[in-house]
Amino acid sequence: MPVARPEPQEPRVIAHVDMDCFYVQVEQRRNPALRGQPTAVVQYNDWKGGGLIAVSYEARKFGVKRSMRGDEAKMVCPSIHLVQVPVARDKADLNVYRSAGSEVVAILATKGKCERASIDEVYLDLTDAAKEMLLESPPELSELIFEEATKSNILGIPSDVNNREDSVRAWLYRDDADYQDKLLSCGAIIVAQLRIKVLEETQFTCSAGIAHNKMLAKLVSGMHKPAQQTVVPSAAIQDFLVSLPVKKMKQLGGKLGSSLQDDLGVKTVGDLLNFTEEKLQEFYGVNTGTWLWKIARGISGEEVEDRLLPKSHGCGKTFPGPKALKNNASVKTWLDRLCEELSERIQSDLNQNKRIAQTLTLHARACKENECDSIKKFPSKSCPLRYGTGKIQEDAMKLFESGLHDFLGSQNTKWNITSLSVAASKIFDIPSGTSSILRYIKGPNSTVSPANLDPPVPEDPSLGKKLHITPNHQEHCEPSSSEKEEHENNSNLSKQHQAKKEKRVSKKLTEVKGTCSILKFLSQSSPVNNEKRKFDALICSHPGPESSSEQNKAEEHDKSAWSVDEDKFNAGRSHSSSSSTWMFNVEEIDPAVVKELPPEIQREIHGWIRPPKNSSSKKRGSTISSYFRPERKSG
Ligand code: TTP
Ligand code: CA
Ligand code: CA
Repeated sequence: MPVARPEPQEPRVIAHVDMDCFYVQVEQRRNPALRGQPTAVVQYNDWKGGGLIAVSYEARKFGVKRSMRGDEAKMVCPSIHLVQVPVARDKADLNVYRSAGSEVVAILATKGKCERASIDEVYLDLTDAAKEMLLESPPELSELIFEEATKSNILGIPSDVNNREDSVRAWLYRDDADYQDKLLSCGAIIVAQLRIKVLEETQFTCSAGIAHNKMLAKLVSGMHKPAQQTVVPSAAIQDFLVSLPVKKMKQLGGKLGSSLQDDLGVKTVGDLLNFTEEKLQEFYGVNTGTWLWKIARGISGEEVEDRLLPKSHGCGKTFPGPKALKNNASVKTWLDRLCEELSERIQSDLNQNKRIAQTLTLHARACKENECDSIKKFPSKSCPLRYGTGKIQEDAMKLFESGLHDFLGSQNTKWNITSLSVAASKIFDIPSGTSSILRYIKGPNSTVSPANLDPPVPEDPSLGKKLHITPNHQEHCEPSSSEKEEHENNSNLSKQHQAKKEKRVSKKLTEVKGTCSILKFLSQSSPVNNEKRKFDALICSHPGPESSSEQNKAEEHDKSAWSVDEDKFNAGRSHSSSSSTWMFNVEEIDPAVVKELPPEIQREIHGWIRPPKNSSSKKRGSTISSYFRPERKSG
């Protein structure tokens, strides 16, 4: 459930930047003959010409939509150019798009805190840059930048087409503006400048929203597309929100939004204003009630995170219509491929960015024979992630079996899998200077965990279940893959931000402190590990994909190469819901694991995980302190 964050005292300037028809632009840069042409990128799938995953604005004019398949698009727009996504391991290979996204991020990150939100979008906190600009009067910027800023759409100012630019210019540069609006004007100029730079350096256009918080910036960034920006002055917030369907708000696309509609009759954000904070708290609890009350007024304290790399890695594949998987062997074949890719990506993230992923999650979409309309979802399953392709493959298959077991319940029925994806999340930075941990994880000469460090994984009881096979059809779809950073530019991005990150190490350490995750991680690679864990005890379940708006969006379209928002979705979900059973259960760790590690690693671990001052605190993970105290004394 969403929670209200404290609002900052000072006004902020936040931008949300989203690339226009991104995959199409990447393909148009690769093949300039496609520029200005109706073009769509289709996923790797020959069924009915493949599903469209990105559509150029020229093709949109003909009525071509992302929900179409190639054959249908050709009918609507015979001149359309269909470009197939690159393929690797029999599935879409999104590297070229990810690395193009990273090029853009590197430019956008030059003006302030930058959070990479998906393959083609970022949030920027431009407050400091805007304040600086306010101090220069007038700012020294080219005419081109002023011109671009003058093309902004400003919510709430009359949009008479004849003198639109005059009124925008008057709004942006008026002397009697209050401080907040002045900051926003500077924000609009900075974003115009960044967008021009992105175009000059990458040939890509993008659109942006500029507001005082992330929520509003995101809501308007797509309002005027392509290649435009939209500003939300404080005075325009109420009018803008009043008629906005609640489902459009981030975090209201799913169950909470449906409950607002069904239980309170709230259809638009304006309808929410009829409820007092107390009333909303009565229905949804103190935190969510307050959050709802605030968002109805355009108030959101959520901060822009300083993160240029993705929050999780995921890859997946849909199996629409006749391609549905109907038995364990075919699921295994595909899971092995997906896990191989995932493993490469997390290994490369480890090598280049010194980041470790802790959680492996499996999502699937399934239906039982003759029950394809059933709303029962295949539960997503997570477990601690073990590095090494073989281990990931093995664990993913067990997660699948466990999920299938829950999905089928006591029914002995045939099933269809229409989408599969695996994700690695809960990624954290290894503090600089901890090279011995890396060496240990990777082994002196190898790039992956040495196989002999692989502990046995106990059998999952659900393995014994007999599964029946039947031909069946279902045209269901689910987003599947997410971000990957394994290219040069990502590593450069990472280096650029290394200094900044180092400053934040102490903060990160606090996050590591109180969890046993790194120990768990090491325990899974340790040759001396008295392996006590039961794999199934480590599995966490989550309900099947919820219908958030982003999720819905993806589900409407049959997208195996979907890569954007599920990243967030996965990460968000596993962060919030999967931390329950294993993540903080310190008692389960065998102390021998740590004692047997090389001394320098023991020292590092003790450095990372300092005991809290108040060891009697009953907070999660507080037992780490008691666990470590004797070690610290003797070490
Ligand atoms: P979007 O930003 O949703 O869309 P877009 O950039 O193509 O178009 P717009 O100008 O409206 O923003 O997604 C970014 C890329 O992510 C998109 O180009 C292709 C990919 N994608 C999928 O593969 N499947 C999907 O279902 C979605 C939504 C996106
Ligand atoms: Ca986009
Ligand atoms: Ca996007």
